[in-house]
Amino acid sequence: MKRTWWHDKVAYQIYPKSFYDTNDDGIGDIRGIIEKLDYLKMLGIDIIWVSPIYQSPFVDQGYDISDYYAIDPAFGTMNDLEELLEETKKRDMYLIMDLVVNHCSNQHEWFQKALKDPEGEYGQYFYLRKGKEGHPPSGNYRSYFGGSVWEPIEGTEYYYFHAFAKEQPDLNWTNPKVRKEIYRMINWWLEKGVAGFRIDAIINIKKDLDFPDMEPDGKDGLVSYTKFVESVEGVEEMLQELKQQTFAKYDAFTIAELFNEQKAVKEYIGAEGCFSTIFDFGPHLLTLGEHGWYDAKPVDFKEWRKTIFEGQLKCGDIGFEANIIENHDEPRGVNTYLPPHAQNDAGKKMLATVAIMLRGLPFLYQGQEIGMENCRMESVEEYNDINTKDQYQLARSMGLSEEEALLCCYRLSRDNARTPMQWSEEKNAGFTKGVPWLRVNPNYHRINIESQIRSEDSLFSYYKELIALRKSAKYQEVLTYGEIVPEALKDTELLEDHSDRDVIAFSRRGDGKKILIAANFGTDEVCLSLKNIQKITVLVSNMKEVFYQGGELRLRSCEAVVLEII
Ligand code: TEU
Ligand code: CA
Repeated sequence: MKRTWWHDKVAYQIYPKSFYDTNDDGIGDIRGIIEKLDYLKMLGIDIIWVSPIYQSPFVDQGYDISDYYAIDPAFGTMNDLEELLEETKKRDMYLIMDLVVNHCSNQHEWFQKALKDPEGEYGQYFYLRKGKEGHPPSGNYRSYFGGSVWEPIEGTEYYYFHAFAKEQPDLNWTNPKVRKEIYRMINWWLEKGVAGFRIDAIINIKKDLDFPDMEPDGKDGLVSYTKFVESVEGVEEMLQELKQQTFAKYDAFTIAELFNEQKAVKEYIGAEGCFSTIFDFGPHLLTLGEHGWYDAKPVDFKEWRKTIFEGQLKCGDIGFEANIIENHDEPRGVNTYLPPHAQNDAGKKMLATVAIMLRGLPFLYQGQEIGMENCRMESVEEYNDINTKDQYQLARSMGLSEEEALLCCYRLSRDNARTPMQWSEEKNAGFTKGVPWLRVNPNYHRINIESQIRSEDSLFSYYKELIALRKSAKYQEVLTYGEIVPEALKDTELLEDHSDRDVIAFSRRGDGKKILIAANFGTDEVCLSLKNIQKITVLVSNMKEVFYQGGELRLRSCEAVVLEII
């Protein structure tokens, strides 16, 4: 595997609106990020991804951009951004921006011009089609946020295409002028000094322009947009052009959000891939229902373990994926992946151990380091997220009661991850002195950064310790490049088969070392038999004492260990 600068780094996602507010308007801002850089540095973070801060009407929280060259005043100014860039560089940190180019906002000047003159130049910037006798054109797809992908343009026969909300028209990537505009914009930001991008929803840019009708999968006569995307081949060619025209020239770091990576990981990551890396969304996909939130089931531990290992092994020696337990589109990882008996401090540390010791780029989401939890809203009105409102309606239309539908939102709403960061025990968790734009989770008295920084036993201190181990002179090589071997699934050189237990165990091997990571997600204590009675050194443990004797490792419920096997 060809080595590169970001391989041994640790990354962190900031959702700026909820991070830290410095001017009391209830909205997090760029100056807030600048103020907290030292905090992130102390945790051991190198790469920071900031969710969109461009000018936007905020129909989808900034993922609807009306000017790619402007900072939205809610977040600050271009000067603030430049200062943020300088301050990150001073600290040997890297800033990456969100790149949202599958679609723009309906308020973007291109789209406004297209509306005025669908047959003119800007009509070609989007996918416009004439309807059929008062009905939408062919392509009976259900947009990600509900309803048809086709929206009529008033006063004309035309419809425009949107994979997400109707306020997010898709850009026509087959138009060379559009591609040129996008590449120009990307290079402008790279010239400014951003280290790269997290690339939004990029798999959607390739369409079958015949927009064939497909077999409906719902009562609405529509078919899930994902099925359309999956039927289209060859997006990689477009992505390679994108890379050559932009990122490659700057050795930029790129991380793509795509959900079909199961197909051919080598097309996407590694030296020849379209991107530096991609997120491993395998575990996330387990959380979703087949048709929507209303039919989602809790994550099964053994399925999760299998998915984690599949994700790890498919990368082979090609490159790294980024490992996450949550982001701004998902509920909190501790609520999703920990069984009820493990939703406590020990359990959270156990999950952290797995997340940080896997092979690949550890990618934290704000608040993960203190174990922030899902936040129950009182009514559907209190949710802000467009996707949540749609899923609530869908659940109701499937016959769920108000309470049941709310329960789906409580489990899966994207707002769970978007509540303000819990800095301290002060009012509004120290996030703002004004009125926070979204409810602060009332548990901030129990869960907040200030108190966790002070305590050596806290989850925050534990994350810090895990990250420091990854970066330590002695173990950096094996924990970065060492191969991963799933243990306890079948007899391996180190462990006997424990696959029937709720234990996840794997080793990292390389640099003449063997590191064993084991975590007990079950309710009962388990005894793992190490083969050939090995000698061990404890590197990290989430409990005060590790019980190991005569080749037997006793793991209590929620216990996790990182051991060197000598
Ligand atoms: O998400 C893309 C995406 O596929 C989402 O529909 C995702 O499946 C959904 O949030 C359910 O978890 C990206 C952004 O991360 C998201 O915040 C935006 O809303 C979306 O693109 C549109 O830009
Ligand atoms: Ca503010």
